[in-house]
Amino acid sequence: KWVTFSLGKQVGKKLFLTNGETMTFDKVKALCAQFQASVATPMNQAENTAIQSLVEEEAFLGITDEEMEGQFVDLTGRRLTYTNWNEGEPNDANSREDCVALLRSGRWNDVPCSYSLLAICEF
Ligand code: GN1
Ligand code: CA
Ligand code: CA
Repeated sequence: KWVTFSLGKQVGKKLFLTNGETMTFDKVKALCAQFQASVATPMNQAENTAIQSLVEEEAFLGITDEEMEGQFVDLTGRRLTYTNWNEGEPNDANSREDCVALLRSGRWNDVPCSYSLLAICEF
């Protein structure tokens, strides 16, 4: 039996697409911008599940608290209306976690932006 995985998932009007590569948050932003897309940002449970279906390890979400510590916003600067933090997160471990990883479980964890995680864009 073949194990298959998918590189894209449509939910409503959004399409989430990954190139299967891992990279730092800045590089994910640049990659998505190249396609007039943005970094995957789940607005609800259905979108979170769609992104999760593309993730084998961890992927960056388009969410940071780089501007103001503890104040997580999307890449347009808007406060979040949907979150799915893992227990104990966000914890800004070592005072240097300003980016957000979607874990295999679908839960979120704040991590260093310099980490190398799966790139997923939304169109
Ligand atoms: C990880 O490895 P550790 O325990 O210092 C994680 C943190 C989590 C923490 C939860 C880079 O930190 O973001 O909050 O586990 N670090 C990374 O226990 O993923
Ligand atoms: Ca932080
Ligand atoms: Ca954390």
